[in-house]
Amino acid sequence: MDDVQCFCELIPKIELHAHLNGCIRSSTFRQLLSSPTDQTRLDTLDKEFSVGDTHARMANVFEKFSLLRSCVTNLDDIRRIARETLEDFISDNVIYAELRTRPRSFHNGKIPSSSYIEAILDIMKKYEEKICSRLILSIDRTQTLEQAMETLKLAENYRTHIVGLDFSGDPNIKSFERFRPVFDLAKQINLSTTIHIGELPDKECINENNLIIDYKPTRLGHFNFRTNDQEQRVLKEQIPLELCPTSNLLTMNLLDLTEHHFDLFYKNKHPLAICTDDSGLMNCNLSSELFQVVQTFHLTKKELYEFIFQTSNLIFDKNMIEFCQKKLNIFSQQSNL
Ligand code: 6MZ
Repeated sequence: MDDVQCFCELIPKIELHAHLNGCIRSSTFRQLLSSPTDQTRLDTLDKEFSVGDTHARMANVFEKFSLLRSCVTNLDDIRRIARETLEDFISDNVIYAELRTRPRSFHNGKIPSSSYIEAILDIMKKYEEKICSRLILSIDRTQTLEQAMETLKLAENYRTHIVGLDFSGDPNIKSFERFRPVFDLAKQINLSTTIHIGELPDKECINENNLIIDYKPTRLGHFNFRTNDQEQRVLKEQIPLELCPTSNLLTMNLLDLTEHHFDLFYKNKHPLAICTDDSGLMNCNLSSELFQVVQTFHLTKKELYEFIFQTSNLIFDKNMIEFCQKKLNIFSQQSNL
């Protein structure tokens, strides 16, 4: 194996943007999909995965999410997904991971969303020795304000392991303005926030970017499509960005990373994290994401190390920064960087 690729695998890594259900192994996804019609539909979606423009690709991804949501039907399913996700991160030498998920109930509410969260937190605790993980709760663009408020309350109730609030879901639905009161409350209680921004090239999406930047979340996700003015504001205000190469390439319809905005923000020494987004659905891992970046933009091993070190300052659980930096220091000494 290439020496640099090997380095990307061995270096201790930090994952800050991973949607729990999007991390599902494809073998598990197929096992959970019981009906043959759904299996056939997944085959077709897989085949058409990288066809069409940004809107068509997003539609494909979100149809997969809806299939996925329909086949995760109980706590055992989510326990399995959480367990396998953590195992996959551990074997990729990820030392700290912030996983995000939209809380859900099962069996018409008989199993409440608090049980969903507790099931995930239990798994996280079980793996604590091998990987330190924290949870971020997602508010989905399609939800009601009432549901979003409930999510905020849940985040407050499990404050030790829930470290932030995310805003995600189908970017065709421009609803940040509607949820702004919930995110204002999150700020009031010092809960960190991360908002998906600029995922589509259309005018409405670009306009919504302004509202999101005005809010000034703790971190931003993607920022694929934007105006120069918005770019300058994010740079000036130093709002950290979570970038997800494979996912961004797919949804932006780019051939390779050369045109990706990593370069621009990296050159400006902007706070950045490289992340996987949906490692199962996108068939990637954090090492391969970093390797792509290193290869495309000719980072040295030392520069990659320094990059991951600066990412450690962006983690929501500030108590864990020192832990990550210590591990990175040890690695640097051992590999004579
Ligand atoms: C926006 C995304 C996403 O919450 O069920 N999700 N939302 N943009 C993306 N980039 C392509 N990738 C994933 O995880 C799955 C959910 O995460 C959101 C979608 O709403 C998806 O249904 P959880 O664990």
